[in-house]
Amino acid sequence: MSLCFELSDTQHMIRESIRRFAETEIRPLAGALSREERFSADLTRKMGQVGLFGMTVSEEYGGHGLDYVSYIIAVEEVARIDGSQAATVAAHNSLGIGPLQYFGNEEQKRTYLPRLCTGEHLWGFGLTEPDAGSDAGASKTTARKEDNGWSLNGSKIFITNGSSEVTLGNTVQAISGELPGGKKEMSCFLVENGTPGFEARTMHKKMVWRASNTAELYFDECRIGEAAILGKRGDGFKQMLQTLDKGRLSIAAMGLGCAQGAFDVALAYARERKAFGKPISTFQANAFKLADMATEIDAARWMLYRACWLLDQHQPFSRESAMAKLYCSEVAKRCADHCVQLHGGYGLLEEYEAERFYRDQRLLEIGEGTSEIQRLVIARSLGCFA
Ligand code: COS
Repeated sequence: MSLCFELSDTQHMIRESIRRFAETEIRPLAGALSREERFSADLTRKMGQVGLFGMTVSEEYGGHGLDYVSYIIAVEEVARIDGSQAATVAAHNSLGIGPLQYFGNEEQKRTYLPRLCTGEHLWGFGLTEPDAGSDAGASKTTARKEDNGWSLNGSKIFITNGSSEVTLGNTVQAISGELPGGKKEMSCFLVENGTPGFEARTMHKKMVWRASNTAELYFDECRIGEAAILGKRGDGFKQMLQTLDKGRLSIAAMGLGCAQGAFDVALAYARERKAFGKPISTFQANAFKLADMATEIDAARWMLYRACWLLDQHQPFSRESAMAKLYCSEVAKRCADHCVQLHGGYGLLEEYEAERFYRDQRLLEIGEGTSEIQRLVIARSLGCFA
């Protein structure tokens, strides 16, 4: 068995170019956009121009035909600078484009993917509901069969990219019927923003990712055509869970990037800031914090890359994805906390990146499956409940 953890030249090049882009184009704006809770369509377009959307989509549909490791490195590099822009990238690629890419029919792929790979348009993923988060199967939104189509009723919440000025539509999971034995039949539907009976409202005053777009979606007798069903009727729940298996890798990448970003600013600050006549990095209490951060980041990175590599090799990766998401988000939390501590009082000020890392990491243990759900997925895979 060969054991080779070398990144390819292309993967190194992607890291370098996205890092340069994030440092020169995102960093100067990140603080102000976050303070003003402002989503930037302009920055989204620029992220499209450097190839951040449709990274794993084949070139035939307007994508870049790259592997998952490359995509995850790109998310990591954006998150190293800013959680909000990384959220836009990760959600659009994994949850917006992903279901279309993997489950869409030829016509759906040709209609939407080329437009979604440019950065001119975004697409959301409507799964979570006010009363159905971790228990995704408890969703209540319905799709009633009618002549030549469906009528949607219900609501969704916490939908990243669901209502921005450049959002083209959302994939919406709904109960489309009843199976023998009384189980719900779930299907996914492609609903364009602006469809009568569908309203997407932007959510404000978030603790995290303030410059990303988050929406509530409302459906009131929203009529959509037969062609709006994604893939096969009744496949909705599995489509969503499969999408989340992949999506969790990009949340893990956000955790890794956040941890790396917090580490980088913490190390720079600790080497510069003096106390008792010496840089504070020379005090063992602080040096050991930095050593722990570097060690955990290294472990998180290889754990995540291995999970992505499994996916690229078409091998089972659900458990590894859950492990990576769990571990990377917890490493982000510890690194952001140490980063604030090393900054002392300055770490509590909005003008320091430490404050933003500390807030932004908090979603990572919640979104796309809480840490508790990841532990459940891992424990199930170990046969704990059999
Ligand atoms: N991929 C594809 N299918 C899967 C799957 C996966 N990862 N996990 C489970 N399934 C299938 C099961 O095989 C089962 O199929 P059958 O009905 O044919 O047997 C079906 O889906 C239902 O599975 P299960 O009984 O395990 O569903 P549960 O209701 O117990 O829920 C969890 C499973 C908790 C894992 C799921 O609801 C979940 O992931 N919740 C978190 C949702 C989430 O992350 N929300 C945040 C969204 S932010 S965008």
